[in-house]
Amino acid sequence: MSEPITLGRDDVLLVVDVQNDFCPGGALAVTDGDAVVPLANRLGRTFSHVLLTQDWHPPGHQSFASAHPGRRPFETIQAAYGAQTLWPDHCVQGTEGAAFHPELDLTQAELIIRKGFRPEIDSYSAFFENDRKTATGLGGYLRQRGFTRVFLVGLATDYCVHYSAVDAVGEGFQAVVIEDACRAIDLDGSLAEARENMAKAGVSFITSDRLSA
Ligand code: VGL
Ligand code: ZN
Repeated sequence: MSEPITLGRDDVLLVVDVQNDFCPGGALAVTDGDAVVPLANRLGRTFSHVLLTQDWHPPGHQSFASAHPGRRPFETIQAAYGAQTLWPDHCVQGTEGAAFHPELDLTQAELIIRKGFRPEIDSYSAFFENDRKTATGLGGYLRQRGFTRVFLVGLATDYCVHYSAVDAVGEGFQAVVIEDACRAIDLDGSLAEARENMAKAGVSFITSDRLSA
């Protein structure tokens, strides 16, 4: 087993999109997605600071296949900002599907960053929307709070966790993905590609046992 990691005041846990629609029975269910809930809860008690993200789309969002007649979920279209995967309607603002998993027990979370609320732009990353220019404000928030290292858990490893981790590094933070506390959609090899991208960007990977001390 590798060395335990000591957490300090500069560390923050970012819990990505642990919402009903990404869990079994949800509109865009990630296999075993709810398996991250007990781990996220336990890690939440290990960290002094916890932040959450919430995918938060208006009805008819352009990332929904239903907004494009003749198109089906998981096809790709060209959006104004480039390639965009089409998804089943999911995480519609105010719906049960957009709510956090009922067993997620992170009441102490200090911030909920909502993303994907602009009708024309999807947002995988917690830092920048899919046009890669529109900021969510998270980078500024972390800087002003003095955080330097971001640990990521949640859904999905190959989309929101992936883009958030890469952008965290791009914004000057250390990014650490806690792999056993994440689950992937894995569309056409997207998980392997995401891992490679993250590694190339300088993201580190650990398992949660290194934080259990
Ligand atoms: C996500 C696809 C669409 C995610 C969100 O949370 O990874 N993936 N919207
Ligand atoms: Zn979404």
